[in-house]
Amino acid sequence: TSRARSLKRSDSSIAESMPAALQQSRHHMMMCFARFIRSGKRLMKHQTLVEEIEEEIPDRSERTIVFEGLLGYILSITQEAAVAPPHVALAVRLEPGVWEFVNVNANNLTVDGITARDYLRVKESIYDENWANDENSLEIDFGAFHMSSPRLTLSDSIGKGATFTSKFFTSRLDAYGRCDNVKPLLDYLLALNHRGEKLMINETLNTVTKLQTALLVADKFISSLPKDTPYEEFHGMINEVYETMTTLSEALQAPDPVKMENFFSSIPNIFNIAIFSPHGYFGQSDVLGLPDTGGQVVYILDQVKALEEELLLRIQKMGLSVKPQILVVTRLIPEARGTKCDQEIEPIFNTKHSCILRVPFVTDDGVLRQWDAKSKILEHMGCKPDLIIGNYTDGNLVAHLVASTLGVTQGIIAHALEKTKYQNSDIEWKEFESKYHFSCQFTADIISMNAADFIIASTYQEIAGSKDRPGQYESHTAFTMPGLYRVISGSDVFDPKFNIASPGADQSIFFPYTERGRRTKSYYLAIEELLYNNEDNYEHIGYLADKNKPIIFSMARLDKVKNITGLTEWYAKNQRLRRLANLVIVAGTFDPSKSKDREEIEEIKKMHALIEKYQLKGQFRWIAAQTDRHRNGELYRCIADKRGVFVQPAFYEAFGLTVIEAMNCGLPTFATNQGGPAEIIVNRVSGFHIDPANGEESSNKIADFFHMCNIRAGYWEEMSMAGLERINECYTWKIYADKVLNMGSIYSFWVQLNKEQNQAKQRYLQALYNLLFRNLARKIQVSIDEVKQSDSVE
Ligand code: UDP
Ligand code: LCN
Repeated sequence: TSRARSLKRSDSSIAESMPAALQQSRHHMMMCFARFIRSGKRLMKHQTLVEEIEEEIPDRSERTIVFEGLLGYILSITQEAAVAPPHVALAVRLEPGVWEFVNVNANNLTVDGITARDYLRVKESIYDENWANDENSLEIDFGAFHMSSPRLTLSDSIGKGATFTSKFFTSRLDAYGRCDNVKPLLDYLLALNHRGEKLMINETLNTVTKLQTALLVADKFISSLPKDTPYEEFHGMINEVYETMTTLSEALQAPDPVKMENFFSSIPNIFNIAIFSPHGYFGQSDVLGLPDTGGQVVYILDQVKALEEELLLRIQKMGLSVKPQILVVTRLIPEARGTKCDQEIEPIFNTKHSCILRVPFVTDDGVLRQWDAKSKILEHMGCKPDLIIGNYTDGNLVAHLVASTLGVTQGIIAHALEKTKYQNSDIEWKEFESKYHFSCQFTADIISMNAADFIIASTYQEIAGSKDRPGQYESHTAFTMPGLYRVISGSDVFDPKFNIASPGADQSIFFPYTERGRRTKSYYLAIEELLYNNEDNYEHIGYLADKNKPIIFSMARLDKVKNITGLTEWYAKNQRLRRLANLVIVAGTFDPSKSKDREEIEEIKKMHALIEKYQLKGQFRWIAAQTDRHRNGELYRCIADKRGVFVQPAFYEAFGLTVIEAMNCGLPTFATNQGGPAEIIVNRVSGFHIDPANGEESSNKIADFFHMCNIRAGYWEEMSMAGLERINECYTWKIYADKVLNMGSIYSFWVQLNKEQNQAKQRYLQALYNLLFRNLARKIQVSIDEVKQSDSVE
């Protein structure tokens, strides 16, 4: 509503505007707030609040009046309420990243604005009153550090940190007398070297005036040379790279952010990259289905390939003959169950200079308290890396530790942060502790989020969510773990360190079904068998009686959150859909005794029960997890040949690689509106959003699509093409690698600029790590036997 919008834009806070809004529906609101108190529910999420109000005001038209206007707007953006009679404290989210907290007195509807800290204390008092009231309870607050550096101001700009940072450099160059401001850049360029050899500027060009004069002379000289003159021939005379210098020259003459970004993409400051993924089985074959080996391994292997290609391209453009190196550093698993995870070094397929480096956690003498990856990296690289990238909680923490000791720029990645996976995982952390060790995990996450020089997110929603749902990083802004610590300011999504670089799918594997010449025909027979052979065996059960019907396809790990059983149930219940199409899923295994995972076992049993209950045989095929990516690519395409669709029905999906794999192959795709896929797909344009909480609506959308395909020739092809267009515009590894290397370059300089400001933060981080994290980690008992048996040290 316009009132709601005016509230957002105006300076007036919820605390100021809410009393009048409450007065307008005073009678109903008195009743509702009395009900909140009476209900005995002390912590209510948005949905529960709405349900309570609906029960209190059963008359729909009266309710509509209450929900209209400002009050309705405030209620609609209230994420949570904590009840401490006679008060009800509300956490209100005005926009992504913008929160306000108020305390409403249920007796008289007076409203007071409160701080995040006050709100958290109300929440804690529900669980641990003494701790909540103890003035000495530990508080973690990065607020002062966040405030001391430049921040973005608009929610829409969140995730565009590199662009902001370039703008910031530009305005610095422009401000005051230029020369002083260019000096840090000059010093940075002077210091750039590869194994000791200067790359950009001679020491003789150590002032801005000298540099600018030299640039002009260089420009004249180099433009007089034939275009194909090799770099080596003029390298001795002027030690700089022509194109890069031209860009710099332009950036210095008329600073603008685009030129600045171009300049940073062309300076030779990154050749060696270390990527950390310490957990689980990190391998290139036979690892899928082993602990911790979902999309993360796929992502990193593809990422390395893309980064190496882009590095080689840039190095070539710079006219250098340097070899880049990328090391993926992971854990060596001595008993590797037939995989290569016990090999120290394994070259990465389809790369020239990239390897997996495995360092063991365990020696013959027992469990290592310190994982000595640093010296192994130095040994293998022969120098320190120019950039370190971490992955997920464990990898990010290690990345921070190694990067800070080596003094290297550090980026982090965590497409799925654990805290948001489980409701109330913070406030009820003690209940989860023995199983998940959230105390350690969230502490590590908070440390690495703040330590990172830049954060690579796959989508906007990962950082700051959507209109209705807080983002994963956003949920680390203020939270509390009673008995442990209270986080007043843990992350700031307006920090320019946040950047979006969405992954792609390997386009040599996942390419459109129409590219017949590239397809691997030798797979056809096997795929035909996989889909249509009528017998149940170790690889598939169920069969498809009508082979002419299109296929609804899905593929995922058989985790609860992936909701594959949900999709099966939607299909089972929708007769119209069953008439129009068959259902084929690739997921897990069908023998519960083969699974060690509690969640997976439950899902397997549920699936069998659904097959029985809804008599799915003849229309439904369940194929066990597939590990051959090349064959999977062909599988998506064979389903596209028959005008099928791909469905990703997860309750929540951080990014969703299968969505872009399917779209790359030209399969029209229906994907969850919860998480990354909601951003990947533009609803009804490049695919369809489905609501995992509303199976009937979702299955009808799929049925409507098949119906449309039957009545409108070319409809399927239109959607298929639109999906492909979307991918090529936004979701390719080439785009990703370009962005990530630019980040590496821009933030390397940014770190130099802010070296002094960062020192205090570094000390605070070190205190947290040593005084808090290490003590928490020590409490996790891991015996050597346990490590050997489970191959997991978490
Ligand atoms: N995958 C596979 N075989 C399977 C299930 C999944 O090869 O049986 C692959 C899938 O193609 C994708 C990755 O595993 O590349 C899953 O990534 P996604 O982002 O969809 O989910 P995650 O498992 O990371 O949560
Ligand atoms: C982890 C997830 O949960 C997925 O959503 C991502 O696609 C995958 O990692 C790769 O980043």
